[in-house]
Amino acid sequence: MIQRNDYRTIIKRVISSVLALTVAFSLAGCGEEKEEVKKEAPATVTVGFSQIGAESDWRLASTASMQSAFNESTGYKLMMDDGQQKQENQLKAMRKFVDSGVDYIVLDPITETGWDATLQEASEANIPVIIVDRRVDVENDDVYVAWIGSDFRLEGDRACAWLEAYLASIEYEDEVNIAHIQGTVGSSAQIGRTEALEEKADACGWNIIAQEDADFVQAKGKEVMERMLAEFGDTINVVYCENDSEALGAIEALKERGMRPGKHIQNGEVLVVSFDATRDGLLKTLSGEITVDTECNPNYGAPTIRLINSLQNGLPVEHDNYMEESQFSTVLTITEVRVDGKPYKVTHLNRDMLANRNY
Ligand code: GZL
Repeated sequence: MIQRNDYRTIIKRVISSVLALTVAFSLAGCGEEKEEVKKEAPATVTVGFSQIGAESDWRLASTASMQSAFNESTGYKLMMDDGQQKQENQLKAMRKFVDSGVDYIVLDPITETGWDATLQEASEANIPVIIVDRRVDVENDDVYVAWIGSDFRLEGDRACAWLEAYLASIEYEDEVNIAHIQGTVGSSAQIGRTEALEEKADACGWNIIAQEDADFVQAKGKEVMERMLAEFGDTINVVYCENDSEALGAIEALKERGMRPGKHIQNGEVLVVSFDATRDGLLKTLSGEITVDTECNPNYGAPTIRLINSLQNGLPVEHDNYMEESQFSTVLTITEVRVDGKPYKVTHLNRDMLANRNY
């Protein structure tokens, strides 16, 4: 038999349950309302970029290319670190990016070795790494998702094939004595461009009478050229510089010594071979002080953002991605060069071509 007090207790419990349910549903509703109101803009994707430094016009152009690709308007936040030409700074920057949990890391590695452990850390933190420009030499290529850059050995082969074709076209039979001003030793650009010269020199009987690293820097290019001229003087009749900044420095040193950079080697002028095809390099090519300038394309910002956008959308990407590159000279008799039987066009430079050049 249920007593009166029991009825009262039951009614009170029913009312409190109904009240509790009402409050619960209304809170849930508010929560949903809050959810609907709280729709956020797509999150900005953060990219940590470890750049080598600012050693050359080429490097400044590659930095500008990344900055114009990755910015708020494209939905990205670029955190760039200037390695000041030191691998230890780049390694520190990589670890900082991993610790701060960026979404992607882009690395332009100053030299090819010494990256395994840091790339492994990024891989274990599930942060995809894209290598740009130069390459890394690692045990396991899976520690980075893709590479975008240049075929440096081909650049060197195109430059040396041009020199061989030019000397043949003027029926030059005398000694070829080469001053070889290298880029940062151990960098992919230096490795490829040096291997090409050493192989062609051996095949053609050219003499590399001097060889020294000038770190892709103009001032060092001048210092190294001065040292080589002090030792070998005007027996040097070809200067092979591994970038335009070094070539500009070498040309200063040649002219201060009263020697003439130009294309008439048979009249005692000095052939200057260079790489990058920057604006200043092409101006020197137009003036004839650089005989041939083989392009190294610094504009890897656009292909890098395309690749990261693909990754964002879960699309597959190529592991190795090569930049398109040209070769420039004002010598009209050579319209193409062949490397391993494959033809490569030589662009005859004119001033108009410089008008729209962004670097
Ligand atoms: C090549 C690049 C080189 C350039 C130099 O891709 O790494 O470094 O040729 C630059 O100008 O300093």
